[in-house]
Amino acid sequence: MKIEVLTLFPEMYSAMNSGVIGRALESSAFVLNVTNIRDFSADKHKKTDDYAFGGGAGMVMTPQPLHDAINSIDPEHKCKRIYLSPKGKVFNQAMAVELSKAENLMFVCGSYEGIDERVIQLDVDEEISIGDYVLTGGDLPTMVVINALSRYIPNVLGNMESTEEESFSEGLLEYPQYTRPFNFLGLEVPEVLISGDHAKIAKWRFEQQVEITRQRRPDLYEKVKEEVEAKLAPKKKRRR
Ligand code: 4FM
Repeated sequence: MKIEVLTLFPEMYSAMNSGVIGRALESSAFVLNVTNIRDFSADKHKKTDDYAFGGGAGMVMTPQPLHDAINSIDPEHKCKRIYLSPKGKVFNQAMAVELSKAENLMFVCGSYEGIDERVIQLDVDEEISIGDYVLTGGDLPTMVVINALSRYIPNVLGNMESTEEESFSEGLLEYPQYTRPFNFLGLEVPEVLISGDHAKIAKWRFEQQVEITRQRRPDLYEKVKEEVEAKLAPKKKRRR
């Protein structure tokens, strides 16, 4: 996958050179190309913002640098062009999976009070929000979305099983994890996990997922309630 990012703060993306994403970028499982929108300003002072028509506090990003950057980087419109803002469709795991299937993506990052609406109208395919809070720009949301979708690109996580069986893929929150030591500051690992009985472990983990989801995220639980309760119904011991 090739990802284009248009931003006024390209240095922020150096944060993505370490960790899982960094390793994926090295192995060229995907390519990240970051462009400074300012490089496309036709203004003699390289200005990228101006006062809002109608007045009000704060500056608005002017359309020229954004429109020219978008269309010179993606002249044939091969990219799905995404604008991150609180007005977008709220991002979720299903959207991460869908985006991970694209060959070319472009993230357009706004700063200041907003971008000129005509850029969204002319040049953007999809508007996405990462949640109901207001940040100072689209860069952190862009990194959040890239991070989430990268886990579905083969070779990024290394192990696609762990993405499949995980929270949200099944509509439930994850079960608690434990590693050594068995006793940490007097807190012991649940005995079932060292029983060696894999069916019993799977059952315990599923019950934990259900209970945690029911308590913490009743909204999620309602969606999977039917399915979960059918699966939890006491099973008759198989006759042999
Ligand atoms: C976006 C500020 C564009 C200025 C923002 C501009 C956000 C969110 C967000 C702030 N984006 N989900 N929440 N953006 O707060 O996606 Cl020009």
